[in-house]
Amino acid sequence: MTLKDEALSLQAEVAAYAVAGAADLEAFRLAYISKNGKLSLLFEQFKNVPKEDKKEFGQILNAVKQAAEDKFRLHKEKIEAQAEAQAGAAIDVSLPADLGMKGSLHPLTQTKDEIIRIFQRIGFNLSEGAEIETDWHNFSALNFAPNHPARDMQDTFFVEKDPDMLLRTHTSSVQIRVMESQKPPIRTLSVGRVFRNETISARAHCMFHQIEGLYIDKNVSFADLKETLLYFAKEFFGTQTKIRLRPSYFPFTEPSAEVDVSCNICNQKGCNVCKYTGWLEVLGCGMVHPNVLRNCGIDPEVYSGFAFGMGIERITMMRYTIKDLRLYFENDMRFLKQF
Ligand code: 2NM
Repeated sequence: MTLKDEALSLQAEVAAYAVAGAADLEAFRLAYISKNGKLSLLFEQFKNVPKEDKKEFGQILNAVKQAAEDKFRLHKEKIEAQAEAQAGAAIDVSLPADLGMKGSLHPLTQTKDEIIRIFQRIGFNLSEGAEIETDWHNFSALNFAPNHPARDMQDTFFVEKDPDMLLRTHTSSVQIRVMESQKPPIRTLSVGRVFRNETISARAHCMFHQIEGLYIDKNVSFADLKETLLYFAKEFFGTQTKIRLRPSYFPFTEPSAEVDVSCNICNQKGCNVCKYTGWLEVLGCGMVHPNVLRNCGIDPEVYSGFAFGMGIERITMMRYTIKDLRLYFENDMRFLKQF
């Protein structure tokens, strides 16, 4: 066999060599590529090749060398990738189980639950109602004038196919339904999501949560309202808390008031939370308007009552000094994990 024939047969051997794993690959490297491999031995024979065959012999050997090195690299990469995948899939079954992330109640839910508990202790029950309401239950029964600005498209979301239907703008609609269907005494809370057509910002959102209270019986007075709210303020904000009432206006109550609680952050010395007033506005309230009672079939000559309402977002913001309302609805874990 000529040296050229030997080179050609080596070329065929390299091409046919089967590599099934790391051991085969090492054997291949030793046999063909290493210093003492068959390729090196043939290269050493170069000087013994007849002059006229040197060029062709050299070309064949270089081609075999290239093929052997390519084949080696290809299989090496394949074997390494397999090893990596296996390492990733390896599971240590003796490790303690990952119990996963523990959930927690949303800050708004925590506030809502606490307010409910406080009023339940003095005999308030819970009433629920739909988020889509009629104009009657959301506005007319509550003594809103037909041309009241809250009825404007700019403020309220109406159902396109039925302009008598809308997304409730407060949970008072639930209380209208309670008064329509139950006889006094009534002591109830309505809690839930309400909707207003507002531009979304740090201080306003098109949806928020309200909690409203209603107490109807014989001889319910404004003094009862004040005492009930003082009880609430002390339970929720701390026993040292004071309240003050400022005259206000709502279509559905007369008289009406805004309620401030003393700022416990600075003990009324003045800070940037209470804007150096010593007071924080927390809710609105009043004596249920005789028209509202009449609209619900309750005789205002026999019964009287008070009502109040507060925004759950607002109270939660005060409690935790949350500066942007939008955080409540983004479900960002970095925010939620803090509560
Ligand atoms: C407020 C403020 C004052 C209120 C009135 C009624 C109803 F249905 F009895 F007329 N429910 N809630 C009311 C009164 C709500 O929220 C700021």
